[in-house]
Amino acid sequence: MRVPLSWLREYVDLPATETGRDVQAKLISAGLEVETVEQLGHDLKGPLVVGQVLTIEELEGFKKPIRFCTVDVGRANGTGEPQEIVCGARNFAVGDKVVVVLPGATLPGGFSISARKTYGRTSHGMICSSDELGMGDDGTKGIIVLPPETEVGRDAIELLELVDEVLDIAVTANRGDCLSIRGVARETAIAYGLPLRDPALLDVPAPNAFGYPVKISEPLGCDRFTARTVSGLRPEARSPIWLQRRLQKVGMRPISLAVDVTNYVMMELGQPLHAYDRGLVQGAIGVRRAEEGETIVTLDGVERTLHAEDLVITDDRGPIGLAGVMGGANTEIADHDDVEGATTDVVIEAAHFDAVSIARTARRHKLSSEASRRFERGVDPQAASAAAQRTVDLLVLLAGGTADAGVTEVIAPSAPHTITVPADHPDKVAGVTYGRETVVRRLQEIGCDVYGQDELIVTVPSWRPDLLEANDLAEEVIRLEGYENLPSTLPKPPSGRGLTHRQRLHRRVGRALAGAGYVEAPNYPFVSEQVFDQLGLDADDPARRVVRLVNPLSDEEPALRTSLLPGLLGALRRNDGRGSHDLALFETGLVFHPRAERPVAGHVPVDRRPTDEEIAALDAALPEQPRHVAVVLAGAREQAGWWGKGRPADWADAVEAARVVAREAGADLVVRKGRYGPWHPGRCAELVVVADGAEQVVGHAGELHPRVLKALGLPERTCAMEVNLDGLERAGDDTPQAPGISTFPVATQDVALVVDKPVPHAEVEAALREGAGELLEGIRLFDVYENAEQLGDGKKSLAYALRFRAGDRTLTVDEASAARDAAVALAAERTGAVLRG
Ligand code: TYR
Repeated sequence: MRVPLSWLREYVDLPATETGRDVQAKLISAGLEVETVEQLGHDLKGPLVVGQVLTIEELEGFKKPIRFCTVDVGRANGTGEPQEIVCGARNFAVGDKVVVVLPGATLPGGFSISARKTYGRTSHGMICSSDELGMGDDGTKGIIVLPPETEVGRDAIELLELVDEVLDIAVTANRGDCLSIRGVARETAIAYGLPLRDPALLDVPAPNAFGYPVKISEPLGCDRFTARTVSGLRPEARSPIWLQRRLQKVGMRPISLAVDVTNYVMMELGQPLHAYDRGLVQGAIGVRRAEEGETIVTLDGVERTLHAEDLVITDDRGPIGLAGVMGGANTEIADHDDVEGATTDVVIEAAHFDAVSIARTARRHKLSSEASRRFERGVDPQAASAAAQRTVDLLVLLAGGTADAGVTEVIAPSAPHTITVPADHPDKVAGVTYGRETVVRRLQEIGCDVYGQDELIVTVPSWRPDLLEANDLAEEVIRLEGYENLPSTLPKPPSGRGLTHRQRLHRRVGRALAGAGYVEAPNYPFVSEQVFDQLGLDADDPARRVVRLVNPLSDEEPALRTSLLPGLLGALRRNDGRGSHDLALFETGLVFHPRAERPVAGHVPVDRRPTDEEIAALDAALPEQPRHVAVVLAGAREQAGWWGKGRPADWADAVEAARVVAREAGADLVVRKGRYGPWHPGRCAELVVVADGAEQVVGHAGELHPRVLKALGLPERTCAMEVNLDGLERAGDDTPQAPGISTFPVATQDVALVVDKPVPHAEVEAALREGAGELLEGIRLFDVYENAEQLGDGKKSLAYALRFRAGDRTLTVDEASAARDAAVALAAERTGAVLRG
């Protein structure tokens, strides 16, 4: 929600010295996420004045038509003489009032204006478009034509309210009340301890029997409908500048007076409104569910086929609006340009629709509007009649209409929501002693009625439909008292240690990859299923078996990932597309595999802790979720410079990344030639570990297949690595802590073993490790040697350095040799290794 500070000040008497940033800080501390404060016109400098076009001369012989104009700017130019200005726009005529910027002025963006020669004439300034003034889109491409009554020579910076500050607030889904200036003003008033001038406090005439007839057939979808009518609007009436400017500042486009007024009131009070051309509505207005297959053409010109759940507004012939989402074309207000057929009489709707129903309709028709966004998040039902009244008042004032005496109000009565809460509940939740008095005062500040002593009976205000239970009230007290005032105490971990083994490994891997020059790029876990074709996976690849979401965020990505590559490669492509070509990214995260059989999820109790069996049943119903680590690389791995020529990333870098990860997991990684869909067949390594005595492929690394690069639009020679971190960890050293540091010296013993070529190094190493026993501190393969003459056909020699050390004594040579012999003996037994003489 965009909130101009000038508008906010209308309802709260903020000290004049308060800046947008000050208000931002206050609101953030009250829990509203004010993302930015936009400074409008901060670099703008006059003279910028209202002028009247006196003459227009068309200059011939140029590529595009050009006009040479004289403009009366009053005494603003010091002489009172007409200002001579060259202008390329054509949407104005002699007599029109326009905005003129004079030499010496500076426009937004630091664009300074001086007299200059152009098209063979001298232009003493410029006639401005709204774009040039940084006003945003006004729907026209040309220059601004001001209302005829605007005074010549007047300062346009002030007239157009060009200098302002606009707070941009990311309103959370529960705070629909803050999608209005009224709501934000209320929060501001509370934050500053100032009174609020509530714009919804208006005198509204009582409903009577001669209002426009309305019939609600679906009270569950619509519990309130106010209808008012205004007649005799002047067809030529346009929205005044102040109204247009406010709409622009909140991000809406001025359209026509009646529409602008309904939008303005929606922004002011948070109540969506709709204006129907009364001359086009046939008979009574109704609210009902649509008939399956019924159609309506909405205001955006799209014909929509309705679903039996959609709520519609109807007249005698059928739907005239998609309730709470968008009006229908058949009753649309005619634009003021079209004076003949222009709308003179309107019916105004201010209704309250069911949030879930509107949300579903908006989603179903992929039609999210300012109105639907508000209804989905909760609109104050009590504001409807005030909003209708405000609309009527503005139409009378600005369009010279007459408010008809008829007032229709159809209301399904409902009791206000009441919550019972112990007065010390917020204290318990926050671990702070606020005390009853503070709790009551804070709840009253947000508009609650509070009764009772130890047990409070709280009636929540109509504009806060999000307050449902005791914890919601606790949250209100806590946020207004300030989250920053909560003492921070670390929760006590059960084991007395900070992080779990898993968390520590996760961190170590992240740090090690960052140390190797990779940047972390976390992605959403959602993927499209086409991506598996693009990655070149076989039809029966297990990675194609996905968990599909019942309610995906985006229809394009309805599945949970089984690999980190789609997300990372997408990030790589986007960065590459924006001009960053040397990229090394990594991600650590869960992937999801459906269970072979789909067990039925257990029931989750809400009133007590689930038992161990219940937890186990729930776990079993979840997909399997191993942790993966992946990297992607493209462009230069090392930059060129005085230090060297630089070097492009290649497949060996991807393999090295796997080694970095394996080292952190304490796993011995075997890297051998592999073949797997996404990778280039000649440049693919298979990553293998030995766990529980069996070899296990835990991932792949190398350069991606050219077909994959093409399908995904990736740069040439993109490399990637993906490995199952849980698999690595299982194969790893399972002592999570670093071994104690011994101050006694190390004893090194080298052994060279001859084995059959296919015997993997990892198996030999595992046997050595086990055979060597406790004294072994480390083991490293330092040589692999093949020579048929010396070793025999089909044999290879693996040379290892074994490091022995004891924590409490210096080892004797005999002790170290005995441990080495035991290691060799087990390797001989397990792998047929023979000690090389
Ligand atoms: N007036 C707005 C529109 O036509 C929003 C709106 C739509 C308000 C439908 C209410 C309604 O029932 O888009």
